[in-house]
Amino acid sequence: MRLPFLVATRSIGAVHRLRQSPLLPSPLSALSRLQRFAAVSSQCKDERSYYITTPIFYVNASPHLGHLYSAVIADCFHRFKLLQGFNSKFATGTDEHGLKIQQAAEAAGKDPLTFCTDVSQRFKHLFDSCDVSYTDYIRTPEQRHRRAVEHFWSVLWNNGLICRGHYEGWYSTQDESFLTPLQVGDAVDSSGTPIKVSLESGHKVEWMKEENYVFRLSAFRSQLLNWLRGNPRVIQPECFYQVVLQWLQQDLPDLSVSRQRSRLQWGISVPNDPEQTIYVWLDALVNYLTVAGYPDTHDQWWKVVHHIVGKDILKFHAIYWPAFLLGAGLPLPQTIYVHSHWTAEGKKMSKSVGNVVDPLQRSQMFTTDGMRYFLLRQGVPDSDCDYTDHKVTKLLNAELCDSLGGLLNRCTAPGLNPAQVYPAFCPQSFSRERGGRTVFEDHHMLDAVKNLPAVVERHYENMHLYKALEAIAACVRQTNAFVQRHAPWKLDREDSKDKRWLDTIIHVSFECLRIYGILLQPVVPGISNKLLSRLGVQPDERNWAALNFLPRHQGIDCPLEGRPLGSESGVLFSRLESQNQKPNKAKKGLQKLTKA
Ligand code: ME8
Repeated sequence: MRLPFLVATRSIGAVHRLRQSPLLPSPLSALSRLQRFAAVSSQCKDERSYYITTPIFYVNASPHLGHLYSAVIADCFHRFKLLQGFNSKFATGTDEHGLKIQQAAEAAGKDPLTFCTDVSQRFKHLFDSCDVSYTDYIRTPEQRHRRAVEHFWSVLWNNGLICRGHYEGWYSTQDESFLTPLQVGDAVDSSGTPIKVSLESGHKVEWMKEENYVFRLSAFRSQLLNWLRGNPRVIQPECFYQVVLQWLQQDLPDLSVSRQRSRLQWGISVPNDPEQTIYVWLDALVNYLTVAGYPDTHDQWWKVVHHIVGKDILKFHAIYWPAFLLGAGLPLPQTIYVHSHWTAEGKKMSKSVGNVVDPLQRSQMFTTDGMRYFLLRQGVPDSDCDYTDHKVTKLLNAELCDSLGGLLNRCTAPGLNPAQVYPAFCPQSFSRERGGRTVFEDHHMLDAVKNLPAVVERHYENMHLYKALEAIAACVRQTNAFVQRHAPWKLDREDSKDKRWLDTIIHVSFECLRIYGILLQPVVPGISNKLLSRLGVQPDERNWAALNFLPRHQGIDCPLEGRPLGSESGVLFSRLESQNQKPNKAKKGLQKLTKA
């Protein structure tokens, strides 16, 4: 069996002669100098700036549910940081170079740029429709990106970390990835022909033999290990951190970072060598720097960058990317948040199986906020989650329609709140002392809601978005139970004591709803806006600093007391019809999902 053969040889080209200048440091002395620089710069982090990224998505096919999931996670982080008063930057976009895209454009009979522009627009349209509030949408063919990639390459070259070599081994075009023999297995294709596949992705691999440029990845193994050991929370959740540590226990081969131009024309040429095209992953990863303003003005943002990635691209982000950055003397990412995958009807989503969930169609069916809520409430980063329309309907009806919507509806109903105001709180009524009407469970609920912002903040920070939503949903249930327990509709509005207690019940419920509305903004911005507007909460009263729950209970004035409610009294979230009862729009979607 032939073994992959990757050899870094000294180039005899003009560029290499330039690098041989005695004035330039040797690769290893450059490394230790750069390592020191990286360590120093990561200490001076700007606490009030925040920069979050999604992967940039391949444009070989239309977006699917998984792409929307990554974007919505990042959007949630971005909105959360804005509410906390951070200056936040949020980048997403499309990865448009490389063999896979070149082949897809050829198959579509289009020139690559026209092909890419069309699909990139579809991603953008999806994100715009789903309230993904990116501040920068990057496309790799842009001039600013080309400039950043060329500069980045030149820095690595000048630091002696790239040299000419050749690669002989496996390559997966679908993953745009080089593989060792241990990462490759046997399979058969749809026509029964034996093929080799990547054990990790299942995608077909081909043997390739090429002259190209090689990055000295092997030189970074111990630095990467030190970085990870010194920053145990840099890759989250922890299970993925452990995976990367394990990878680094094994040999770290050098990495080919270019392809022959004759094979790959759709990409950025290696500076000073028009016969070679820069490897698409090196090109793509630099997008994060491009958006930060590299190579001119990236400092502010680069010190505070956090990446969201799917588990499929962990190696590229947790090994290649930090090694490139160390090589270029740049600080390493603050956090790499990794999430697992969505399957559909128990299977990996794929065009050939016909089970790809169209996120745009689903967000029209279940509403944008509904889809966002479902993905973040149900998506667990450490393990794969299965998507079905039925699960979406069930969850949204229970939590957004019945529980949250029902609570708002009850407390704002003219029967209970004829004046349509944020009613007054009566401390004497809300007490377990004489004359008071509360029971133990009421105070238990108060404590839970009072602590909720801190709980949610911790979960948001740790990417446990589902836990944050679970905690909010649990509190909403407690507030509903509070209203149910005291049945304000049975109280006599003509009796002054009863009236004070009735208003107090509504005031407390409104305060709970106000807290839920503020906390839910990063996840369901539309619903939160509706909820807070209905309660009469002004836009400048919706940030993290406004999360002071029930101030009247602590003897502090409540600015909302006595304020008229917002006039928009529509339903917060309309009930979705069950898929099993009636053949409706949702049912059609389900049939499409299961089509072979
Ligand atoms: O890998 N479930 O692009 P890509 C959840 N261009 N998330 C999923 C998913 C699923 N089933 N499928 C995809 C690339 N994703 C490169 C990235 S970055 C410098 C270059 C999400 O279009 C997830 O975030 O294949 C995954 O990592 C990403 O889409 C891969 O998108």
